[in-house]
Amino acid sequence: MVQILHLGDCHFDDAYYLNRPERKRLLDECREEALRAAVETAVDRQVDLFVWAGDLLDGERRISLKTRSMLEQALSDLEGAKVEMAWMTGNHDPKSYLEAQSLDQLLEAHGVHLFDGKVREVMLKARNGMPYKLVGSGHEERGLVENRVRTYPVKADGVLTIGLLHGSVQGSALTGGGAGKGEDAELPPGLEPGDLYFPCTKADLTRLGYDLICLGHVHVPYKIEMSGAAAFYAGSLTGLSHKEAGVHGAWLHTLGYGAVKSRFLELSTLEWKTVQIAVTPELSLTQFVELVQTKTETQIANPGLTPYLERFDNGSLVRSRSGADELSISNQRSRLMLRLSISGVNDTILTAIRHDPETLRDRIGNAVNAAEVEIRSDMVPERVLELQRTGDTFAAHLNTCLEDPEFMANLWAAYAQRALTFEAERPGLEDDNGFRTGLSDEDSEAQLLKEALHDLWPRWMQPSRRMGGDQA
Ligand SMILES: [Mn+2]
Repeated sequence: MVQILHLGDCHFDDAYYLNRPERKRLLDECREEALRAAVETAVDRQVDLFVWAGDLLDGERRISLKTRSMLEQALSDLEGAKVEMAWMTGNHDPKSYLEAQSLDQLLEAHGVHLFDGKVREVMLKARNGMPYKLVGSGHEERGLVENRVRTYPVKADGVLTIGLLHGSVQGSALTGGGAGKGEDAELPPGLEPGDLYFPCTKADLTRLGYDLICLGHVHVPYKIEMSGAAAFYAGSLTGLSHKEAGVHGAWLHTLGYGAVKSRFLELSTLEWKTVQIAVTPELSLTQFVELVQTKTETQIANPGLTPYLERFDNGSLVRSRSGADELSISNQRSRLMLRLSISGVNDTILTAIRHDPETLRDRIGNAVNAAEVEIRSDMVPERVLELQRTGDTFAAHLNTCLEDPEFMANLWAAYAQRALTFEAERPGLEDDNGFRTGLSDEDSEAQLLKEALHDLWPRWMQPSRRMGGDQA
């Protein structure tokens, strides 16, 4: 039996929320905590192999001192507990990135088996003496788009074989309730055609005949449904943004002859939630906060991505935080990152959002016990709505009136009356030199018509006449 802890896509030092230091701190804290929990689990359970499935670092910037020392600690803890380590480079932390920061030396110093280029094989022995083989490769530079899985050797001998790669398995879309709306059925969840690094197909993986394939790159943890091989995406260690709701953590695989048992360890305490609220004008601020509370709690009872993991019946999912017996997650304070999308009409709430968003965020945060509340508003001021409504009514009435012979006759009479008055007053529009000033003929016609309508409209708009008037 070989026990493997498999995690990936931590993206340490990513730039998300860099402009909001308090959020950034929370995200970093949760991620570090999840990594510590993964390492502690591996040490406590005396696993044989720890797989770092790529994109551990974000690559956009230099690795921070903090991340470097955290990584050093993790590597030395694992090394000290005699846990073998395999590290594959990803598209965000390719070989060139590691080398530029001497991280390759750090990994080698701790005895990590590094897969950072063309395919290579490593023979290892589990604690109980069982031999097993690793076959893997990694990204040398950013933007590896060749199907390198075709160069992986097919399992030939009887040795347990584990494949490692950081890439896109096409045709591995989640089925059933899993796949996101509008997502390409052929693409893994969350990936766009531009993210298809290290592409391969399910058939490529099946052909290898390996006992287990540990994957990185896709940020949703799941098992690829296919015959033969068991292939798993680790997902991101903690959700990196609102796009990554649902459970996050690492896989614990137990590999024996003829069977793989996999169990997902929910290591991340961070919860990303997006709640949509449509408000009505009558809603008070207190009622609004209550509504947010109800909606948020309903969603927590039914987190979006969990069904993906329920589909495994061979490995029980650690779902309840309180029941996370093996995990040493010390800090239990709220890690809810709530994004509130508000639409509708309500000037009280709109004013609160515009003039005192901090207080509103605090109030909601306290009500739903969220660490962070982000408010996105798509609200329309009541005034604008009223203008739209009366504008529409006016246009509708005018249309009806213009088709009414009686109205047109009256309009003509009012216009003629105005025109006569205008003619009588006209000499006054000439200046001292006899030049006419003021309105041009065209302007004056329009002006006269406007005034005629102005005279006529109040009389015509009596309730009895409105919109035909005779309809019951
Ligand atoms: Mn990646």
